[in-house]
Amino acid sequence: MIPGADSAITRDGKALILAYDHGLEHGPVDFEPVPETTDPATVFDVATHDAVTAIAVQKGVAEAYYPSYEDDVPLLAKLNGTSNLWMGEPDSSVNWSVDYAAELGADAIGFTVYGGSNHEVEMFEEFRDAQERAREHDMGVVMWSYPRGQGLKDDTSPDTIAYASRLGLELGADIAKVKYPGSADAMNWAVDSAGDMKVVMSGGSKTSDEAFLSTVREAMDAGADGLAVGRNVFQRQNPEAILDGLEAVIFEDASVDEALAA
Ligand code: FBP
Repeated sequence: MIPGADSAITRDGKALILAYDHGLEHGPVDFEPVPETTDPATVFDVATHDAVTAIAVQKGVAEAYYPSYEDDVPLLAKLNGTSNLWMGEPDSSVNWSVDYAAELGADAIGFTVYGGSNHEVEMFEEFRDAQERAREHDMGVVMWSYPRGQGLKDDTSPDTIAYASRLGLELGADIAKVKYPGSADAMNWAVDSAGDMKVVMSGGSKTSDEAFLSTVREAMDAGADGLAVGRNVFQRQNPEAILDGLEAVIFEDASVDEALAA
């Protein structure tokens, strides 16, 4: 972690990253609730909302669409990713280089690490190469820290999520993105475990406005530094409305009721 290395993708030290790598990770099924989101331009338009501090996409989407949005939203280059068609032990191929991401205008890199997977050793080494190269380009480093694999019984238990955030600090991330461990106390443990490194909550599958904003409020109260979210924004008919609410909770310290009225 380098203090301030994430400044291009944070606002007042907090992040609201709009993740849109689902076409690779889950497939087009994630676009079915709002079919227009199959078109990356629709989601790039959503990302121009003031609340969004970066958009996270894979290489092909960045190549084709980011040139039209480079003045509107910072780019977080999600370097590795796997499809849902892969049935093996959790692993993720590195799909573009840090140098190429920098050439496309990326402000930060994103990298999934599956701690506990049988491929952990290779993933740590790939993360090392990307992290060190990102430092040379003064890019921020965000780790999607998702412990999983055949040896792991519960990938969202409090101790697993605390370990997930700690892995980010140990391996040199500026921000670790972790799944919500189910309670404010457990989130607080994950935040404490990360020292000065930032921890953001992962959005998860779509829930109601109130349920989602309540969980984000809980995570923020537990010390989280923001959110990296995909489906809970782009699977809504009115993504701007939930972004208004998230902006209120994350950057303006609003209550859930205030955010629902935002
Ligand atoms: P969501 O907010 O939609 O959960 O997206 C966050 C994210 O990390 C995406 O970047 C990624 O595509 C997806 O979740 C991966 O989730 P999983 O590996 O749990 O299927």
